[in-house]
Amino acid sequence: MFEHLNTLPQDPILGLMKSFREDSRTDKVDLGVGVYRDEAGHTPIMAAVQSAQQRLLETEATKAYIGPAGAEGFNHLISQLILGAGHPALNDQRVNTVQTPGGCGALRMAAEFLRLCKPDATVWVSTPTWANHIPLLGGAGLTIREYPYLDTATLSVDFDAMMAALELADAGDVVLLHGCCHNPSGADLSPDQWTAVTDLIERKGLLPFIDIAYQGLGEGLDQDAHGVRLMAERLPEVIVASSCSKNFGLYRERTGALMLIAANAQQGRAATSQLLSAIRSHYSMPPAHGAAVVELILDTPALTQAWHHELDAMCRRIIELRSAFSEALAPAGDFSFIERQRGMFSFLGINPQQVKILRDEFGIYMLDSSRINIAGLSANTLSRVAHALQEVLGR
Ligand code: PLP
Ligand code: TYF
Repeated sequence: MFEHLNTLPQDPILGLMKSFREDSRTDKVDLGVGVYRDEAGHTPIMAAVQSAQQRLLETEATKAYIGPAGAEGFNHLISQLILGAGHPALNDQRVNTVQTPGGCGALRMAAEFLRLCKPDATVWVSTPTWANHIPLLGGAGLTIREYPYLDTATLSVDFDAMMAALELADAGDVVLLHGCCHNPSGADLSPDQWTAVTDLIERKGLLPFIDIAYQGLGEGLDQDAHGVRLMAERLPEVIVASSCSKNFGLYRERTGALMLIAANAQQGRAATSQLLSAIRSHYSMPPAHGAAVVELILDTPALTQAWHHELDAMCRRIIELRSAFSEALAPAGDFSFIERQRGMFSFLGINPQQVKILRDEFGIYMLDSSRINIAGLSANTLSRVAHALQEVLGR
């Protein structure tokens, strides 16, 4: 059976992690995979997560199954975190949320659900988008089309081109949007642009599908959810895939949520029953631990406060690194876009040969697209990276 199989290349992002690990240079810098790092280059377990885990260890009474929707308490609290307590969609019982294995699980189950709703559904994704969006959505059988998003000359949102492309979408088409901290570009929609996209989606009868994997790491928990909250208030149906990997640092615990916002409570119940049936035929039920940690944090005021405090410090560190790095790069050119962008990622806008030189000669690792993880920089490495880039650009 297996003799006809070819060996496939590995995920380029995870492959880069492996090459970095195998590099013996002590001054190497990892700007590849999107995990938050502190000033020492570590990805620590957040203090609130440590405390919650400790408490769970002492109080957890069973490991019995939790069911396909996961933990009810988590689903309720994560909906409030994303939409804000008292959001009209919550008050009107239009929101149904299920716990998923990470943001990836949410994206894939949303795709399976969309295929049940409309077997020939088309999903419009931004160019560029996170590389995993294509296999996660396309693998479920959805047709993928692209809308231009980034002006590659200025590395800012090409909003006119985006809107012109979405004018070509048909009623019932799905539009995938990044809720905040666009991966890979860091270029986000402004509040006015969110309003304009909401108007277009409403007028054309499209379905917004928002991937929010970095809430709290762009500008703050509330600011980063602006687009989701606006669309959930103004539009009859919205799908939201969210992740606790980054903002709770729970990466390997695979903790995320999929929110279906329906026109009314009755349609929401029917939609959720379909989603739960799809979940049952894929993985039956999600892993419990990460969501139990998040639920305990969001349900315990002292832990919520500690978590807010630490998340805020992570967010500020990224913003400060953005300013310092664009300043350090000033002699090499205009990199002010890095300061204007948000979240973990920005493109440097250099070509793959230049990326390779930085890796081979300087031990500085980034994706071939020149996407860097800003959080991988530190006060120590920042000027070394800036000088290396200046040298490579000057060749
Ligand atoms: N969506 C985007 C844009 C991401 O960058 C990520 C990755 O971390 C995810 C979703 C999914 O994250 P996870 O499955 O690790 O929760
Ligand atoms: O884009 C990134 O670096 C993160 C992490 O298969 C990631 O989103 C990368 C690859 C992958 C899953 C997560």
